[in-house]
Amino acid sequence: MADGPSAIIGYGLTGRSLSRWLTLENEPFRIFDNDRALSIKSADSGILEELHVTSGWSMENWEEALDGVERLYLSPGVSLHSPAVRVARDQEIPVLSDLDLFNENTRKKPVIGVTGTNGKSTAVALIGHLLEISGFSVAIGGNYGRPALDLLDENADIYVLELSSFQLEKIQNLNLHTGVFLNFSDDHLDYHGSNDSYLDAKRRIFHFSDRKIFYRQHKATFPDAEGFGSVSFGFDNPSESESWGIRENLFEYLILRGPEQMCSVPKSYLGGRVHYLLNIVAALASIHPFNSVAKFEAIESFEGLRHRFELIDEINGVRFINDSKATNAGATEAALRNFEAQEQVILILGGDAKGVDLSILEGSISKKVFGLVVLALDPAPLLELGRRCGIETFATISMEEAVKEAYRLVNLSADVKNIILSPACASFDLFRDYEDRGRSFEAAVKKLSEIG
Ligand code: UMA
Ligand code: ADP
Repeated sequence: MADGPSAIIGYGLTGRSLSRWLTLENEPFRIFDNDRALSIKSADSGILEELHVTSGWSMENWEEALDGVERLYLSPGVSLHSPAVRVARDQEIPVLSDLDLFNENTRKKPVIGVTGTNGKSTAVALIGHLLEISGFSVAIGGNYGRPALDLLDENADIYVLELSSFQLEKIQNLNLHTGVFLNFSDDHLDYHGSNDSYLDAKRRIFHFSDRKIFYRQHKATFPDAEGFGSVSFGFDNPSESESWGIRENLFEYLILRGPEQMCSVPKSYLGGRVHYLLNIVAALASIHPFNSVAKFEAIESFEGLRHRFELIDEINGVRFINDSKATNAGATEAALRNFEAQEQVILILGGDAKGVDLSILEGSISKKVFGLVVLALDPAPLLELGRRCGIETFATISMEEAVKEAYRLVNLSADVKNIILSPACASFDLFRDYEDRGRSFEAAVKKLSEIG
């Protein structure tokens, strides 16, 4: 198709998927990655040269690198402010993402896209689950860990994509049958530079969506014009016939579409994760054009994803909850809201705050947290936050120590029955990723239970 080569920046998951796709299509390409150690770390280092991968590419040489290039594909983590993008724009080279190439090759199959600060993975997994139960073959990916281009091999009936702000800001063309904007709160300040720019990136989902689903209690998620094709959901009674809502009864929550009761979700299924209801209602709204009668029986077999408000053990009446995937304040706030006012918790908090000032958690910590255990390379701001909240606060240097300290604090009050790891931060300062952090929490809790 293209005469000149494409250039790809970043040889991570996305770069590899682009290189596989272009190789199969017999299209010429070059790959640039700023990591000098890539050839050492790469499992397939033997083929780096064959694939025209240049590692440790000098930032000054983009004119030379992009000479004759017809399309520039950026990996999600590559900033739009990078010198390569400036040079590409000067040379009128289209700056694209893997999702643009995905879009050219979906054979017009419907695509559902989900964004939001929190709940994307859960919603995407649930949407996929509900569609599969309805008899569709579904391929799930995007920020969910499988680059979109890799999904095309499956020739699915429906594609479901988790879309991050890093991806959305770079997409030029994507045809979404349905776009969902779950919620919005502070995150990724280190990458986007401001909350406005983070929000602008998220809102792009609606440029690409025929059906727009938004959370009517978070104004930031509203489509620009609430015209044709908009569907809202919320934790209240829906006032419009096509809007979705939730009503609480004694033992269950009713999911409503307008005045119609669609299904009931027993409280026992949620296991205290009340915030999951919003993902459930958004998922049901998303799949409605494909299955308008989905019931709780279909949801019930979805167990939820690991490391997200997951009850992992109970020792002497104390519950241990692994919410390692809470990598921003919004997720930790949602976790704390799940506890009743009188139900105080011990919170293990900390990591890399990604530039966000976590004092925004002061209100919810003051209300719900009896003791704070800080686990971070730089604990000072969180220790200060704990002091301002007037609660017991300790810094620790390992997960094992953090769990022991939390258990010691629990025993200071008869009312405290929950220890939750909900760090409000990325894990990269002390762990490989959030799964590594969650597993290390689980191992520390296991050790504690063995001691008794
Ligand atoms: N690189 C450069 N120059 C740069 C930046 C990066 O050369 O300026 C190179 C790095 O040296 C590395 C490669 O690019 O070799 C990494 O590219 P990447 O950071 O875009 O990561 P990928 O491996 O392609 O994974 C990306 C997403 N990563 C990010 O958005 C940071 C993955 O989301 C996603 O699953 C994957 O594409 C498949 O679509 C991860 C993530 O952390 C899970 N996402 C953030 C989040 O969820 O909060 C947004
Ligand atoms: P994402 O893919 O957006 O990071 P996940 O489903 O992986 O979302 O969940 C990340 C964190 O957000 C977890 O701590 C989870 O409990 C929390 N969470 C899930 N759904 C919601 C929601 N609707 N609102 C707020 N927090 C949520």
